[in-house]
Amino acid sequence: MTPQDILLIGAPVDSGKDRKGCIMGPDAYRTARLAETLVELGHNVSDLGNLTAENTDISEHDHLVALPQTVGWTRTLQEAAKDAAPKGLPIFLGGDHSLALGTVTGIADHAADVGRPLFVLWLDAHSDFHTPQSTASGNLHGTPTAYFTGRTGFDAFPAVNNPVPTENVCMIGLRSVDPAEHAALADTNVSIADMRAIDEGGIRAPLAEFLAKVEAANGLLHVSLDVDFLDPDIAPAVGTTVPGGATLREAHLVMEMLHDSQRVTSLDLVELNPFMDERGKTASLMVDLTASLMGRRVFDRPTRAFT
Ligand code: HAR
Ligand code: MN
Ligand code: MN
Ligand code: MN
Repeated sequence: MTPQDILLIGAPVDSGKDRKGCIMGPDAYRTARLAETLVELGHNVSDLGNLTAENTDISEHDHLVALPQTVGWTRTLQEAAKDAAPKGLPIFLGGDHSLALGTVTGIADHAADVGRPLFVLWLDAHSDFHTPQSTASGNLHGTPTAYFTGRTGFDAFPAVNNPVPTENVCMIGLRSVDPAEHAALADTNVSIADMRAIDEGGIRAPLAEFLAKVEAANGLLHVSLDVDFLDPDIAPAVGTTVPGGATLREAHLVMEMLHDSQRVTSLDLVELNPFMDERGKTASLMVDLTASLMGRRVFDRPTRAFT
């Protein structure tokens, strides 16, 4: 296994929805020994500590939850992602999923700087494809995929200089998509493997197809792992539980295939709400999944070609 330089970046973003608790996420990952686990695998790990959100002079919005704070976090995380990407593999320790407004757009700017296309794998029960106009809840953690693909309506946010083309985005695990998101996704080229498709055909095929595209384009790959991708029985520490999620083995297979692809260049771990956990089991599972992504395996297998 090739050792990597891994940068742990704490992003205790808790402004993306009404229910609080994701602020404790980065420290839960540290408590669950994320850094030590990655070091044991042979990687070089630097924990850069926690970021704080930039202050903004934006006013509160009557429908959108904590808009000024989330815009501040977006600015902070764009800069952090752009700084970190040339130095190694950043792992953003969330924090709720609104952090991806900043991480993915910052990584997209880095990809443009190095002249490589960026691909995004979205592992989530939700598509998070709302605009600030279409969200009924006002929770901005439901909007990052719309923002980084360049949908309009994000006027309070930094302009997106390098939108990720929708054909470079793959969503796996979906089982809660609002009507406005569904209608908007229909006009895109996002690849979608919802839970029905996974039930019928398994999780390997859609991921292999996407990884083959990343490989063919010599792309960078950002993975955004939402805790609610997983079934709530194995991962209860999340505010938005949706029954019928990925199993332990499906999730590990995804991570193992991602490792074999050697394509992943950045990672978000999001939506962990330690206040709702059961004796740390969700935090520990997220650490185990990250270990699989970073090369933990029982037996060696020849590297697979994803064709
Ligand atoms: N679609 C719903 C909304 O916009 C729920 C979004 C929940 N998002 C997350 N992250 N938990 O995926 O309010
Ligand atoms: Mn409201
Ligand atoms: Mn999400
Ligand atoms: Mn989700």
